[in-house]
Amino acid sequence: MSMQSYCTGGTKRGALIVLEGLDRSGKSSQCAKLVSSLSGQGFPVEAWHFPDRTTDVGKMISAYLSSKADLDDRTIHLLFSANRWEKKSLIEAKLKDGISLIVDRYSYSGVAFSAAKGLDLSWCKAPEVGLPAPDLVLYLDIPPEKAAERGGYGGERYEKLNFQKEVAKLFKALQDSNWQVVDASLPIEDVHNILKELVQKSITDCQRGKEFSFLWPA
Ligand code: Z5A
Ligand code: MG
Repeated sequence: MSMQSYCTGGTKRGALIVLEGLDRSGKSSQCAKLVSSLSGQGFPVEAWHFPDRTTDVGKMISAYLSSKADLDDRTIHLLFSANRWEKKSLIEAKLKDGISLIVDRYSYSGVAFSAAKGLDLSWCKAPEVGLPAPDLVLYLDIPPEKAAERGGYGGERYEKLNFQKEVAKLFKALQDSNWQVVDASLPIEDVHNILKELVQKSITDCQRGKEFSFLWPA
């Protein structure tokens, strides 16, 4: 699909911006700060988060993450993916309307966490094919040990140091030309200023007609 079909009545399309990184790397804090500062400057932006725990699929995911339900590794992988697919048309509609989305985790978390359990990487990527590709992936880079020191590792599955180390390796294997790796060990305000500049540039590129694409881009 061409970028033209993402513009209605001359409206310039929004950008799909994804924040990724290990647990406690600061994604949620930075998403909130970005949306607050960019909307304060008049940019139409919305904060999104995957998993979206409000849907029926999201409730199953939430029960799994809090160990209230047990699911086969492939089953939970497909549920995480379905949780994105159920939002695909809304994502596209928002972008067409000129709204930029700042998304806390996306397909890269989906693939990295499942592949870290030992599932085949290509198998993990397959259900994500055809979802909107982010215009920019901001990877909040932090050593797993340092992230763990931030505390707040709760009782959810995956919140364990050795597992996070495996996830970090997988994230690195997924990086492509749309990624910007940012040092997430810096103070919160410094990280925010770096991210804000990158996001503003991406929004401007999209307004100027940057082509829209789908996962997985070459
Ligand atoms: N998962 C999956 O398996 N498959 C999928 O497809 C998807 C997800 C989408 C839940 O995700 C789990 O789902 C997750 C991946 C898996 N696994 N785990 N574990 P989640 O997004 O709901 O996880 P969360 O618990 O809400 O957030 P988080 O990622 O663990 O944390 P964060 O958002 O990156 O960090 P934060 O909440 O912004 O900050 C953490 C603390 O650090 C907080 O006290 C901050 O004040 C502090 N902080 C933040 N930045 C800084 C800096 N720069 N300096 C010092 N302190 C800081
Ligand atoms: Mg978070």
